[in-house]
Amino acid sequence: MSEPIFPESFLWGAATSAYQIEGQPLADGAGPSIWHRFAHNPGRIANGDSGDLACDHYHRYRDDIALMSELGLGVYRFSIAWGRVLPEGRGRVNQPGLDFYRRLIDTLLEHGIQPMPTLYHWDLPCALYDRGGWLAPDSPGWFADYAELVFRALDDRVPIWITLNEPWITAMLGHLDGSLAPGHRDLFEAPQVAHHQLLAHAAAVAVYRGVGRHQIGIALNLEPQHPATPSDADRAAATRQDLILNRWFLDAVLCGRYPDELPGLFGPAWPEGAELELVGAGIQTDFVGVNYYSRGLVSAAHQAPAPYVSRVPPDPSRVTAMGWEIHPPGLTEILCRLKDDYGNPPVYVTENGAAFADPPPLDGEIADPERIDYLRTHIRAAHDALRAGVDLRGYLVWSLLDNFEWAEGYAKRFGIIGVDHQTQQRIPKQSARFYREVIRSRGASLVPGA
Ligand code: IFM
Repeated sequence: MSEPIFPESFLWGAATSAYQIEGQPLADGAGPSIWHRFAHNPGRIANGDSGDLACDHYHRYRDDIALMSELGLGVYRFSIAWGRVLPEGRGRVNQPGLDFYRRLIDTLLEHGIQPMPTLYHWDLPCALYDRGGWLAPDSPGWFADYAELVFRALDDRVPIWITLNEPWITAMLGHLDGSLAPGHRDLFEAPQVAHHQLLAHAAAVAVYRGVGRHQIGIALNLEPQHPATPSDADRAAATRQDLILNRWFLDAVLCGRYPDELPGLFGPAWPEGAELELVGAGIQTDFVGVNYYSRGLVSAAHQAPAPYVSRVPPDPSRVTAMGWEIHPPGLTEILCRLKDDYGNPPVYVTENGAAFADPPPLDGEIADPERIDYLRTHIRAAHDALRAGVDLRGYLVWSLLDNFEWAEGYAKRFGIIGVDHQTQQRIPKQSARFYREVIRSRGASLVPGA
């Protein structure tokens, strides 16, 4: 067997989010979220699915943590449902909701697994949506108040916090493309929602500096944008997509400002005064969480109307069940870019994984060689970045369990542990066994010939 290739301090984990796995979204006094409302709006979700039961993790979390422990996970990323803690989004605290997360965290700690909670993974309380949601100028303050409450309750047992998951997605798919909650299609809303989320992150970090003692960061969906051909037009298109997909949030979070070219892309939809407000917010982060799945291949001929992002359809022989191109070097590239262009901040790969059409279980196990190949090549790509000097601290698979994949419902399976959503039975996949061995050997099992 080869020598370990990842440092002992490297954190290995898996990630999930509240609405995607917990189920019982209204249990014990919780307030409804925009995802609860959206999923119950006919026609929004494939097969009419919803998160009503999901993986029933709300009741089965102890068994799920036992599975994490068998895998050898060092860290578990989950999200806190804002409306479980504050049913109206602000004001009255729902103690049973807070107690659920305290029990979850304590059980993780009993198993030697570090909790990495995300404060917001898309499930905004309806009560706040009805007051304007992320469009409301008060929204950063609502978030900071919620964050403070949770920090005060749980920071004594939480070493790593994440403020927001993928604010780009909320802005662009929730408010411009309309495929995700709240399902709006309005060019003027998208940059406003993004801006308020960035101010919310800044406000929560500022609060954390006063009441918290550990690390706090943000999880961004990032992907390199490559020109489909070397032509000037395709290169310009790729640069534009990179600005919208990557630099928008990276420059904001790591440099405290918006790229100069960004307001021009949105034209009159750009919120007036946003640049100065962002500088004034003194935004900071202790680390960046990188959620990486694919790259974008961009051609001027395939451009959608500004500022929307569109891609050249990938080679169908190299895609996951989501239709996303499998491109492991893109992970190395985006991680190295953080080092080269942004001063090498601490980084975690907070999500990486793939949906495939898994076969039915055979002898109690699901054979998923495509997922194993995806994970193997991407973990190697993460290692390439580490070797190149990136300050990479950990890697987390998306996802621990087959779960509610938003508008796709349960049809798209990302788990390394299968879930039969009729019986709630957890079914091991071979990728879980593969990942356990990677963790146990600290990557030695990835070395060719090992
Ligand atoms: O399931 C999502 C997750 O909630 C956010 N990042 C991407 C995953 C796969 O689409």
